[in-house]
Amino acid sequence: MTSTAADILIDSLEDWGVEVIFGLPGDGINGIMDALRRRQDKVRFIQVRHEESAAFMACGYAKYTGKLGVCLATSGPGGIHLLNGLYDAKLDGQPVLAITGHHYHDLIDTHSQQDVNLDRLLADVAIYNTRVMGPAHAENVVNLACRTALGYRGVAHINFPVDLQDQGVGERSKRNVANHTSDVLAHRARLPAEDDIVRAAEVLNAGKKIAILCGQGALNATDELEEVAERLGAPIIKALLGKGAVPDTSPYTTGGIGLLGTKPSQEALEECDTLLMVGTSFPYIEFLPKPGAARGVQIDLDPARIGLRYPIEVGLVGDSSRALRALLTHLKRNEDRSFLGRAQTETKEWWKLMEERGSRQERPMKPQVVAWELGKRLSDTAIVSSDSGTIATWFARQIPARRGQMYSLSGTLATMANGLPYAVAAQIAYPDRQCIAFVGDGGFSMLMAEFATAVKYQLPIKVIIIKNNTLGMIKWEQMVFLGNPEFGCELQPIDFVAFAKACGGIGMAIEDPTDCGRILDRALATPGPVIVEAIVDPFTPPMPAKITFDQAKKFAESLARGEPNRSKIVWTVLSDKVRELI
Ligand SMILES: Cc1ncc(C[n+]2csc(CCOP(=O)(O)OP(=O)(O)O)c2C)c(N)n1
Ligand SMILES: [Mg+2]
Repeated sequence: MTSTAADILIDSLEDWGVEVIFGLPGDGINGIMDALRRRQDKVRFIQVRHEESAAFMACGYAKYTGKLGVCLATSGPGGIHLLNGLYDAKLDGQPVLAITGHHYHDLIDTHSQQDVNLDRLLADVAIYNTRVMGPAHAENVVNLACRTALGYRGVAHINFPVDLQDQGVGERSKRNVANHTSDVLAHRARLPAEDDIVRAAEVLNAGKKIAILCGQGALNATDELEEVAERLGAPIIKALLGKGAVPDTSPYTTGGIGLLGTKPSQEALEECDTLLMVGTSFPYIEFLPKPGAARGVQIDLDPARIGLRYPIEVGLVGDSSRALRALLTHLKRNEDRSFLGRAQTETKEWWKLMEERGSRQERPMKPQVVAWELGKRLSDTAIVSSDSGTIATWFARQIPARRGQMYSLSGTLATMANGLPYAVAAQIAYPDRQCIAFVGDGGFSMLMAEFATAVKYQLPIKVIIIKNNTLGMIKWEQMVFLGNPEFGCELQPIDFVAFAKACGGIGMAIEDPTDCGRILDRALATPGPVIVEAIVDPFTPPMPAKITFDQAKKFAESLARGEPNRSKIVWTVLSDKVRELI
């Protein structure tokens, strides 16, 4: 049988190292599905229940493997469903290829069925975006799509009319000569200029109180970050997507920053005289030093992001680990260890507070208890995915990252519902690692049918649902800003244990905090996909970082004791903070 254009597409993807495609069939991609059917031993097709999940899975796969994530959807509605997941990839800078179908090429724009111009629809999200114009066009296009997505860390989109998918590659235009394109991806050295390194080292060597802020771009630079921190006596502060960049057991990190962050992180940024930013575009500039208060050095792969958030003196364009290695050859040891020492003392205090909040035994159970107990039980190579909501606060604060683990959520788009698809993708990529979705009941229920996907493919993911029967984050926002009773936030409770069983998986519930550890142990030890619904106190607000330990404790205690006027007082204190969490 001669190759069809769809065969060429899938063969080319295989050449690019693509091992899995997430998607859902439809008659706009019949030719591609058929090519996949005939290549099941080479490229795995994972069928989802909603194309949005396929795009999230492609994004999560890219985040956790560093490889190209690929999703596939049919014409019209299928492609439309991809959109949110593709924006997640765009905003967090992940290489994702979306392949969509179209109806017959010679009926496009004639009011036919599913006549949606997906290449136009995805024009804003994609950095490479094209419609296949004929069977001989496919190979050229797929090579460029993969190379662009990987090279520029973004979304590429190929829209493929269904009749062209089945055609053999016979006729070519006279300039489209076979074998003129290739699947080679060349790598840059990703090294900053030497004189910039020398100038950056001068700035850092002159500092007394140096702070390092790292993000997603530093996830591969753990050793280098710690070495630089040791040399400079500098605490490492982590933006949310950089949670796994340095383990929380490291003596150098003060943990997260921002509204979901820690007090020692915030103080280090308030007091530093020099700031080294590594692989981060952390958007909440109010947590950065005031302009002029600290001298700035920034490392980023993307030259356009240098100086984006803070007025820096020297920018180093390159890979974080390589740039830090190069810097290290010029950095002197800072003999004044007091700045780091203070950060270390305060970080110990912070973790004591987290433990205290995570160990409360009263009912209703606090969400922090679930996060804390889970954190203690995660394997050394666990991959934990989360969602937007108050859930992200517990994920950020109460689960200490250990070396070898991976953590992610939708950072820049801050969407709900990605947590479960990310966990599915993680488990597909790493069948032997513990893959957890730590999600809210609102986010989970948006795409919860993917739990059936986990059952179908026998993926032993563990889904921990923080069940507060509310869109918690928004509830707090409404009360804080409008002073109004919450509206439209209450969630009709779902019995997630019964749902798990209905999908063919296993469900467990935790209501009593004294049972929490035991049930989590059981869930983690159970083979196959498991849902744990943790029924928690819906009145636990996300605590802002920028209040003192004492205030935080009193605030939490007053809520726990059910102060009659607690709302008004507390809402006022929180008002600045909660909005920015949304
Ligand atoms: C797709 C999407 N819709 C709406 C929002 C706005 N939003 C942010 S957090 C949130 C509530 C999340 O609820 P849940 O998943 O139950 O977590 P909780 O806040 O209760 O912990 C909403 C509606 C969003 N970020 N993404
Ligand atoms: Mg909720």
